[in-house]
Amino acid sequence: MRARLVPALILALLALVISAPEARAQVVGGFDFSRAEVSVTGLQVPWGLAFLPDGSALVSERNTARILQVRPGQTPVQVATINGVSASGESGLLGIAVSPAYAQDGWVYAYFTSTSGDNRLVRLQLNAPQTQTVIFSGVPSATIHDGGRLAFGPDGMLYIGTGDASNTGNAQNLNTPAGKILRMTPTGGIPADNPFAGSRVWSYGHRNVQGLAWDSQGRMYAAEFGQNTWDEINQIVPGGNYGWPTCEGTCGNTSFRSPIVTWTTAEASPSGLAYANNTLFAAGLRGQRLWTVPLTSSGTAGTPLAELQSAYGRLRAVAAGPDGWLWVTTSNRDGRGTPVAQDDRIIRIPPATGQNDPTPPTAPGNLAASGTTSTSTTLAWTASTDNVGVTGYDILRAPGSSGGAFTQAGTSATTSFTNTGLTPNTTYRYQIRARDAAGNLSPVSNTVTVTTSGATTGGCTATPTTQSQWGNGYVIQPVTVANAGTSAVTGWTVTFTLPSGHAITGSWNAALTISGQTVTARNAGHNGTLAAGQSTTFGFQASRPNGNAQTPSGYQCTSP
Ligand SMILES: [Ca+2]
Ligand SMILES: [Ca+2]
Repeated sequence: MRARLVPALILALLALVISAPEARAQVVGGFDFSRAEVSVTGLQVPWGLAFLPDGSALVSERNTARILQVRPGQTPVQVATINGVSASGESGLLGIAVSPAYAQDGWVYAYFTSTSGDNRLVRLQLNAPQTQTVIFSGVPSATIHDGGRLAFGPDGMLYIGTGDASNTGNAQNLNTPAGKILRMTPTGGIPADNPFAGSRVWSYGHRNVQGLAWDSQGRMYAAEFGQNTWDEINQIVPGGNYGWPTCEGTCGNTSFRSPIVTWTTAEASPSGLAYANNTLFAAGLRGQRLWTVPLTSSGTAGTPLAELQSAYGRLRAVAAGPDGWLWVTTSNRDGRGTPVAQDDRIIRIPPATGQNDPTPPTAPGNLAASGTTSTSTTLAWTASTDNVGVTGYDILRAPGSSGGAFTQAGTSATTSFTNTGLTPNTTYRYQIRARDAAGNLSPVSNTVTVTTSGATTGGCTATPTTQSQWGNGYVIQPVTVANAGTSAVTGWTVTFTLPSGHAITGSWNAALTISGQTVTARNAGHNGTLAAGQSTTFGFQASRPNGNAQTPSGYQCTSP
């Protein structure tokens, strides 16, 4: 009986295995569209989408002028409102971008139609959202054809897709920024290597560009709305003329560059554009679908496939998230859609899993430790890349400065991790490796060695706060010195360790002496006496090698 049952079971299992790929719905461009999830709800005409280093996303709302911070499954949190936005028709608050050096400089960029009558670019920091500096202005605006997509290229330059502002003559006129793709420095200036001297114009002959993306080779692509007939995806080259208004779609005129893909405006009306896994993803407004366009090695298009067709309504922005998922926003409250109660929404599509991905992620890089105390340290590294998507990182730790095996100390979905519960005065080594959805592991990162400081020995404690930091320096203010004991102290001494290459450039409310990497801060005349429970502060400023993200560690306070 049993002998007969087993082959039958094996046959049944085999049948399951064979039929499984058919049962599973569409995997395209490395994403599993059968497992799409509604991740964020309650937005109003989300237009731009950009990610912060912590994995959350910023969303700009066209009509409310709000910038919201969103995380999957959580209620959006308003973090800024852009001043002076005029929203009507297709205009309003449009694209947003996050500085590639956000961890150091904190800049967020927003492009919008202003109450002064132009389209313009501001930048702001979320810790002071009311201070908004105009860094580029004067782009003609109209109630339609305002373009608006904003993105940093792999060259670190800032790109804007503009529209012809309802005046078709703008597109071929190199003296106006309308109907163009513009390229500028992160402060709005004109890069010396732009194709037209003294101009931000990167390419021209555009009708209305609302999608920008770059492939893994650094080639640029743009999505553009056609008038009545042909929408376009173009590969963008500097100085290229893309034909509008003479030519819509592909035409025989060799002075114009032809699109790599065209669709009818009913099928597409593409706004956002993203790249991942050798595939472009174009979000269709009127087409109510996400077009997936495989790219060939020469940067031309294979056969496009439509996903999410009529599933969520009008689609506006699309981006490959740092979580490995594809993020898509709806635009059903823009006056041209049929909203459901949850609109507008962000839909996320997970990376495809399965045994068909043999390729591990690349190794994480530039692992560094900062903020080390007697019991904790914070690690940060640069992201790995993967053909499908990185799903997370393993934090590996070994005891001592050499020898001893690495074991897993934690995991992180982002590119940082704080390891707590460490032993004072102890040395550890750390490495990071990345995982993908198929379970492939990357090579490990560089090794960083960390030594925790001693535990508090005196009756006082010292707690540093980083007030500000920039590429090659920082201000630590206040360092709060507290008398944790039950009786008054007269005089205190705080020691801490400067990372290699750092130098103190100023201090206040304490006298600093430096020996090697060890800094000793003694109380000033006015703040040495602390009653039980009382605290005082001092501060200092230091320089560091450009690009180094470390700050001092091992703060220890002693008092007589
Ligand atoms: Ca064209
Ligand atoms: Ca992989």
